Amino acid sequence: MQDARKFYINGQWVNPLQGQDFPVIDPSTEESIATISLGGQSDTDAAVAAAKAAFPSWRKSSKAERLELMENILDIYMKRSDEMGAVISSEMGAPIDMSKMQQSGTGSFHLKAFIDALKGFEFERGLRDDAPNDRILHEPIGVCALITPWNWPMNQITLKVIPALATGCTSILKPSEQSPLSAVLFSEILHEAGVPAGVYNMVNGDGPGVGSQLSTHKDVDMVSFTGSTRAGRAITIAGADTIKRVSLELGGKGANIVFADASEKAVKQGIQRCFNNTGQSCNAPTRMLVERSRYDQAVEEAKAAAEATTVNTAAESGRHIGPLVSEMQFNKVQDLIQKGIDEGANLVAGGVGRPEGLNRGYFVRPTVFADCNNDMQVMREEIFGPVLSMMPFDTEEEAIAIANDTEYGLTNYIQTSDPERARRVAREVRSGMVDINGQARSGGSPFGGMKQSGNGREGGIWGLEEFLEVRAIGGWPAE
Ligand code: TXE
Repeated sequence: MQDARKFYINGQWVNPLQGQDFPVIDPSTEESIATISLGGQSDTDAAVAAAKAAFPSWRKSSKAERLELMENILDIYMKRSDEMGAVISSEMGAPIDMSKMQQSGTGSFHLKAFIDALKGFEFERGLRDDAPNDRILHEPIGVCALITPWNWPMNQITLKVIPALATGCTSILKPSEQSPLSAVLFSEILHEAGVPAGVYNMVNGDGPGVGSQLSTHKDVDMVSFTGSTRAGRAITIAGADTIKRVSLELGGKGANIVFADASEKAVKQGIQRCFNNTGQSCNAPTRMLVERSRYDQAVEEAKAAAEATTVNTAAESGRHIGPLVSEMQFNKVQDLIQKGIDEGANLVAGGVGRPEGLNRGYFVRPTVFADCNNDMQVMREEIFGPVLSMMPFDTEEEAIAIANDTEYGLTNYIQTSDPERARRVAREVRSGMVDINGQARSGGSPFGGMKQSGNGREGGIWGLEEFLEVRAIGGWPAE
């Protein structure tokens, strides 16, 4: 792989103009595995200038040309998929087997879905049959800054870079400084696939540096961001001066509503979904609401499932969960577990401190709190660790009210064998996505949230539309 200190600008690997060394820490060992550079204003300016210069010709590229490029990227990505899994595993701590399958797998999954979406997408069409001279054009918005987090690096990078490319936009990726190596590898793949110079650029940096320079830059037309609600708010404010389009995918605090007639595996699967990726997923089902007649049994099942969850290093093969990404996240999760105990939630599994035998690395104990109420911090804040909070409910209306009593609205989950009820509750919970009985949504389905979970939709045709301007033309001469 490339020297990770370099940036990818205008089709070349270049030395930073204002680089500052920054270590990439393996969260399983707390040891530095690479050094990257955090860029400065002149690096940001160089990348934006390259993207701006490439836009006039790339916006005119044909759909066929872009499809061919995307197929090339997919081919090369598939060849390097295991390498990608290994890189992600070392930089953010996902266990190696899971990382190769799920973390790296999200990249090819989204690439395929965008190829399908682009094939069927009409960039130009008539308004209506009775308005033959009205033409609607979907045109690329321009230069896009793509700012991504560390929890599912390739998921978020492909959900932004690929639709930008597919729609004729040019882009600058700023990956998370916690997980920059997968972005270096991805840039190599794009280069090898033949992305024209300047169409895609990558600069490493932190939030206050490159992140904020991109969000305020006068030549950036759009910022697509995934990360914390805090940073999303800062980017929205920063972009206001130049009226940028700001597309946000932020945090979540998903409710998993388990009715008494749910499948017998519902609680165990709920725990697995919540703890997957060590709980570092914005769409994790972190609040389990259980119908009272099944509640005591559910608490026992959750306790057993949490205690059966093993924790180990990322390099180890197996189905365990790994460490959290960083010391900062480790401290945040420890504080929130302590807060749950202090607020009187019933700790039935896990707790503060590291799991036995793991004295180095950002490992936390798989934790379950029962008998919570919706005012407790463990029910309100996105913890981003393997921590489940449970509470009982008596009626369907009460379950919906608790699920909706949150500032977030990303994903909710419903477990019931009553199809009528599943449809009713799915319509009433306020979230961009709902999963019923553990069935995953298909590729090309829109991903995004309501309320403070954000305002964007990624994936499929909705993901393409994010990067397009809609233009209306009257008096279009008939062809
Ligand atoms: O995220 P940040 P952090 C949530 C989760 C987690 C918390 C904090 O609850 O515990 O956020 O994580 C860039 N202008 N999520 O602090 O800071 C930053 O460099 C421009 C949910 O690591 O939001 C990185 O590239 N950019 C989430 C990216 O934002 C800025 C995924 C994410 O980092 C910036 C991650 C600024 N002012 C955390 N400040 C999800 N939705 O999946 C930071 N960045």
